[in-house]
Amino acid sequence: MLASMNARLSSLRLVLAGLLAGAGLLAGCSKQAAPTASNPPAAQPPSASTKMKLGFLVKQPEAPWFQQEWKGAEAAAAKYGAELIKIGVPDGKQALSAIASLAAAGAQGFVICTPDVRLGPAIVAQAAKGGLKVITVDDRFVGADGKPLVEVPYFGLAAAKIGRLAGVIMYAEMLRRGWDPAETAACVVTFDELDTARERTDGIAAALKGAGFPADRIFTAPQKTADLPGGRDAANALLVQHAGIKHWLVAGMNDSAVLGAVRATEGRGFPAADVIGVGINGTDCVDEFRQAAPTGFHGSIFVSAPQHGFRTTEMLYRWVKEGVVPPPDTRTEGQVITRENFAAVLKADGIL
Ligand code: FCA
Repeated sequence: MLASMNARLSSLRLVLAGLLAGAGLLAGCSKQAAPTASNPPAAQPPSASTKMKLGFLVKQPEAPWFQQEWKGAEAAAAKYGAELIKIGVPDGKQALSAIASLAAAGAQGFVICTPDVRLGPAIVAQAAKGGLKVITVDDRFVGADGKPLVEVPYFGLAAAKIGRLAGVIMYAEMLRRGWDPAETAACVVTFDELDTARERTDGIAAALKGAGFPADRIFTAPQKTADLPGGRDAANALLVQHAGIKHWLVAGMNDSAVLGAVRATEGRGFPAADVIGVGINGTDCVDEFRQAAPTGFHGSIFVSAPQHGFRTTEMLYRWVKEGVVPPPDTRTEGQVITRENFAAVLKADGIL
């Protein structure tokens, strides 16, 4: 038993080595010669009225992920001398009216994480009306046929790969704790209406199955709202249906979903030692990792939200300024964080 666990752990290490990836963010700066009479001073940085105006619209402005994305966007705007207009758009009506006000303010484009991916065609039409360029970040627009709107440049997570990494990490931790798989089940909180969420949770389930976790004990719990209470309610409903499980693996599309599900396990009396939760984002679990005693939230797959904001804003700026059309589909990777290394990783990325 122990020998086969060790063999599994070492093969997992190999899989992990292939999946792990880091991300960096560099901003450049340039030096100018001192101005003279024959070399007049360079033009002053554009004043507020002549600066290029770019919008950055996000569906959940209160979530740390999106605040960090905005921070990265601000850094890009500052680097290029553009003015960033940040607007929270929690629903479709607010998204469409925000685009109209960007146009009225003379903005030339915007990056958006839409509150509803099916709004894509309406957002594209509204942007065209105002002569605005649009890039989608995190959540990709879908058309009336449910297929991605590939004509709009998209910048998001390598969702399936990141999901698989979360699954591998949970499984490795289960082996490390020596749990009997026969007494263990997985609770995967799903949000299938969002492609990036479905790809992540499919990746989690695929990695668990691929590692040898029994497929008939991977349970999915659809969340109605994409937030912590949504994850908690979904997991609560599932836990009630599956009494008799001793240990739980807990996963979902992001940190909030998993935090909610971990809260549900606590509510049903599972001690932290019997729960292995692994989130995605790495930005929304800082308070959890800072708690004095470990909880069932074991780790997360960290992705650089500031980089998402910086790079999309940079792409938009260059599109407007130089006509450089952004690549149609850019994906970013993730890295594992736990209570042990989260502070160093987030510090290196400028988040902490
Ligand atoms: C979606 C999720 C966010 C974050 C982002 C990359 O928008 O809702 O939490 O994971 O993708």
